[in-house]
Amino acid sequence: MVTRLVGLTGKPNVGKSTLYSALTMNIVKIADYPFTTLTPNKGVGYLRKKCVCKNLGVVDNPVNSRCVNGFRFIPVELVDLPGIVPGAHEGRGLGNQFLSEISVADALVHVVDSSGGLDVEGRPVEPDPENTLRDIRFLEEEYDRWLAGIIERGIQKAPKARPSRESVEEALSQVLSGLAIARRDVEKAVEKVNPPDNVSQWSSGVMLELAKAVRMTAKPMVIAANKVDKKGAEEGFRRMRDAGYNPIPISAEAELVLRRAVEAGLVEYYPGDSDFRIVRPEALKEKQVEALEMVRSRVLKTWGSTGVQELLDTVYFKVLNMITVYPVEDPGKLTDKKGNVLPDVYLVPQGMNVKEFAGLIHSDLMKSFLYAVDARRKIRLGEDYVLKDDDVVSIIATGRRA
Ligand SMILES: Nc1nc2c(ncn2[C@@H]2O[C@H](COP(=O)(O)OP(=O)(O)O)[C@@H](O)[C@H]2O)c(=O)[nH]1
Ligand SMILES: [Mg+2]
Repeated sequence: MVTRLVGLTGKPNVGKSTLYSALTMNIVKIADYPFTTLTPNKGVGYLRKKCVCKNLGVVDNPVNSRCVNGFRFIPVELVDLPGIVPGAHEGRGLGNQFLSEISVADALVHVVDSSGGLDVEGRPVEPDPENTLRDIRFLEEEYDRWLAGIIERGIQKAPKARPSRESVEEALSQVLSGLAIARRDVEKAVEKVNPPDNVSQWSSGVMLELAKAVRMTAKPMVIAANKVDKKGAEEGFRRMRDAGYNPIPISAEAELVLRRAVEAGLVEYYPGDSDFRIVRPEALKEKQVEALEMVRSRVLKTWGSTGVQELLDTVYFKVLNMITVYPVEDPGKLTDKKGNVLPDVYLVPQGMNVKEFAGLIHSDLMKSFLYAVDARRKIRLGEDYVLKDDDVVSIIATGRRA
């Protein structure tokens, strides 16, 4: 499985912990996930994507995921990062630690209070919708200045090479190694900024430009416009949207209320649904009914859903450009060795070919790869075949029965 790590970030009190709790509450009851090294701030969330079972006319028995009402829920890793404060890039408030923690993530969810009711340090203030944009710019700036500092300190120490575009890319990649930044992203940044080939001529401005360009490709950010249930949130949301940020409206609290109610067996609801159903009205206290009705009227009816599921799905499927592929052993029955129908779904980056995919399933499968079978069209696929979203494939290898 190709994993991507999504980090939740934002200033204090925007609702990061609430969102993290909601996202990592396993109400779809997936038992099996491949992540073994979970630390206290790492957890498992679940993507929701239409399953291929209906379209293929089969009833499936998922193993690495779950299928509910025709939707696959797929486990993914999340990390809850500490809150950021102004001056973080200079080390204030554990700033450097925070910024290096951010660097382990492949994508960031920046949680913002849409009602604009918090100052830059996260203290409650008279709501101002402009606070939403201040938050976004401030985080970008702190990160860029921190990264520029790393470039500035590291680039002079890089081994001296004859000035060239190639040596610039090499030096910058080395300086940024350890920050989960791919060489490809460094090359894109260099292409965009076009710095002098001789690194000793780089000004602070050039280094800040490079930091910004690297951040934009290597650490894509999605804005979670939280607290949309609050008064004034619509205006803050609009500000962010009009500034070009594609914010996703969410209410982390509403999602948490719903998931807790599901856990308690009181309501039926699946993350991403536009409504819920009370299954045990007699067990509900008046306060709980009120809270649920509030969720329905202020969030679900107004915004279509709590947005929390859509947020995570957007990060993976639209920002990180991942697709889903279903490997099967038997391309006729669509089963694994044990007879499970459509047992696994894999998340893979767009552009991956089927031989590389074989390597994901098992490194031996890549070495002994002969060809693959497209289980829908029942045709052979050569090793260069580039996988498409929702492909169902069977890998045929030497010494391995189809
Ligand atoms: N109205 C509303 N309040 C929220 C929402 N999400 C979080 N909060 C509240 O915001 C406060 C800060 O939340 P918390 O998750 O601790 O924020 P963190 O400091 O970013 O981790 C708490 O009082 C939460 O109950 C939401 O969607 N709507
Ligand atoms: Mg918190």
